Amino acid sequence: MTVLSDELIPNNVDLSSDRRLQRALEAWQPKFIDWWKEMGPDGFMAKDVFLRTAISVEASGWAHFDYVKMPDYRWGIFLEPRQADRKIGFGDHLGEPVWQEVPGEMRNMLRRLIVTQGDTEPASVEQQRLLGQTAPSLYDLRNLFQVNVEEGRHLWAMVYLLHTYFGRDGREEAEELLQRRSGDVDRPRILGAFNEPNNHWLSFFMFTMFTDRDGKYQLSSLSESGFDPLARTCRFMLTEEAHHMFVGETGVGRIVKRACELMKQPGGDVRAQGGIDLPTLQKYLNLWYTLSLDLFGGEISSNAADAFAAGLKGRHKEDRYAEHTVLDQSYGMNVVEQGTVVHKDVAMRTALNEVLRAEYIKDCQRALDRWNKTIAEEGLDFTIVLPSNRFHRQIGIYSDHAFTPGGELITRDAWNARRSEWLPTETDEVYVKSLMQPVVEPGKIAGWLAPPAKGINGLPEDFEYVRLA
Ligand code: BYC
Repeated sequence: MTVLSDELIPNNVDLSSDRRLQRALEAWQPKFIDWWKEMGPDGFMAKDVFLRTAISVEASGWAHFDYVKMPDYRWGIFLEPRQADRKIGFGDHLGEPVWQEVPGEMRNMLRRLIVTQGDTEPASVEQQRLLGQTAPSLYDLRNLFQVNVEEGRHLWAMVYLLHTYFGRDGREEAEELLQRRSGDVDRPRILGAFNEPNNHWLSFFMFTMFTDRDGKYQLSSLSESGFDPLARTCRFMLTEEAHHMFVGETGVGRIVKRACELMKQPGGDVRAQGGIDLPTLQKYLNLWYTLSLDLFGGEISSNAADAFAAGLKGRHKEDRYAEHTVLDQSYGMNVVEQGTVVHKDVAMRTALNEVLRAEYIKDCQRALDRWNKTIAEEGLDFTIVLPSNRFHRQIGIYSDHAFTPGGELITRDAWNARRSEWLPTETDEVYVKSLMQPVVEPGKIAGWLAPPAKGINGLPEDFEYVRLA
């Protein structure tokens, strides 16, 4: 099935044939809407937003554009069509038929992966809740809302799996996904980065560039899963994720471009002209990039080894590898031993979080290369860099030590003394927030940001992407 049914909950999983499941999801739906109204974009629920909605999961037909009020968005359940005879592609069950039901012994591990994935989706909407009030243009405002509604749909994707395959436990987990709150001391979201404040559009663009990109790699490895319904839902989620990373990469790229224009003005002081200077941008990059590195989990992880062995979570594009059990392989990484960094080989299965993180880092670097090309083309001398994967880590083997952005091991005191060179300070935060004045006239754009290269879906830049009147 590729075309979506037009029921209360749009879906391509023949939901109406399972009345119990349908009723359970229809009972969850109003709670989701209540959560959306309470924790979704503040102040814009009644506005018409020019949004993309899925109407079919075929590549040619899933993107339908029209004005929608966000609470009326057609959140639904979309899985990629089943592939006949699909086999498990890695781990101890390599070559066996994929599972359509959850094998009993894998239930807990699988539930934990699905809940962790699901938890990030509403968390990001909560983090971005107030950003609409300071949007730099209607184009950007619309993109924020597009990202938000799709994160809402990704929550639906995980809740469908919990309700369908995990019985009462799954229903309870689905309730809890609506009860935790980003940044709440008593009921925080599960993963670190999703409890961090996202206070302004510089952080929003960094988040969609770096944190959504973790989403790409996590979804990609779950899309290899031997549990077929998870693989199929993640494959469809990846098509939506691509737009979020586009928003982040081009958003940062437009700040860079504007900073370059201002650097070339007489005096060249970017801040004096109301722009975001490149050293400040680098600090926010250092922050969001390292928070996102933490999302891959520990460098040495028995959880990662178990999930791979079980056939539940593979590597990014598993097909590219010649061998799929990795039993006799090792992976070299830097570890800290007796106060120095040494290179050490660890069993490949336990290093799989690090393998995925390494792919992610390469992907991030490609975006930096594009931004740096812009700077060079403007004739300016500045290079944006990714800090070392050891810098500012809160999860994994480097988190007990202090490293410079260059990767040099230093004392905690020395690190604290230099923190303000590397990460945003209170003063940076006050300055960046001072720039965040809303611009809501069609075609107009805030002074700290260059215009987009083109409008949405072939429309002009001055199209009224959100009707505020
Ligand atoms: N913060 O063995 P370890 C997205 C916990 S983003 C807090 O090192 P493991 C999106 C870990 O849970 C993608 N805790 O790591 C983006 C474990 O706890 P327990 C989200 C953390 O388990 C933008 C303990 O530390 N998807 O979609 O191999 C907008 C030891 O863990 C963190 C997924 O994450 C952390 N950063 O791997 C919207 C995929 N890291 O069990 C959406 C599903 C680790 O000892 N999740 N811990 O209490 C997974 O695959 C894995 O759970 C992880 C961690 C990759 C997160």
